[in-house]
Amino acid sequence: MDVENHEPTGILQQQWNRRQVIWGGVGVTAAALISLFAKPDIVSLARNLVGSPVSSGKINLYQFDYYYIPNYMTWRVGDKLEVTLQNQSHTHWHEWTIGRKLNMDYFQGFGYMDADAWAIDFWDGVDVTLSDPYKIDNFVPNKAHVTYVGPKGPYQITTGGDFSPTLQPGGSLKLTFTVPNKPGLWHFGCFVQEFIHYRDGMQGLINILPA
Ligand SMILES: [Cu+2]
Repeated sequence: MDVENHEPTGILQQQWNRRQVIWGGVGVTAAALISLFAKPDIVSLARNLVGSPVSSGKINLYQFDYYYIPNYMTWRVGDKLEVTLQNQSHTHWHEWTIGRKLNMDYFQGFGYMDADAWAIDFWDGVDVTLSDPYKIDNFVPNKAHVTYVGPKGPYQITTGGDFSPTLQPGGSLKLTFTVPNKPGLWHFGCFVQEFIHYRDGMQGLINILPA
């Protein structure tokens, strides 16, 4: 497990302890699984979930204020996935970034916080197809190889920061890709509103198994 590479872990552990695991693979009611995990730190959390089922095919990833369902997924290198990102909030814009190592260099607002953006962007060099855009606020492709199905108009493509689709309230977007050869533990999160969403718990884990 690659969690030792993640730094710092203090705030992350706190939030996982508070929020526990919400597992969307078998529906929203899977929040009942919370009771399985009394007080895991992030390392034991990952170990506990190594045996969780591998997501394949279509995955729905829901954004709420301020959490994701599911907030844990297991993928396998080489599998083709179709992730439909859906912002369930009626009021808030939310994004989806995946990476490793929070970069603390630039954050200044709202006092010190050990989160800014990922030092390593999961989507770097990954082929991904975007389709069915609905109420997209902006999209940062960063270093992904992006294919757009249909008009590019809805995306408001911008630069700067990690690969990140940001959805308006009620928005949705489909991302189709083959899981790249980047096994190990990855973090995902929403850094909208000066990273307050992330700090409030809008984060999750993806465990990528080797092929
Ligand atoms: Cu958000």
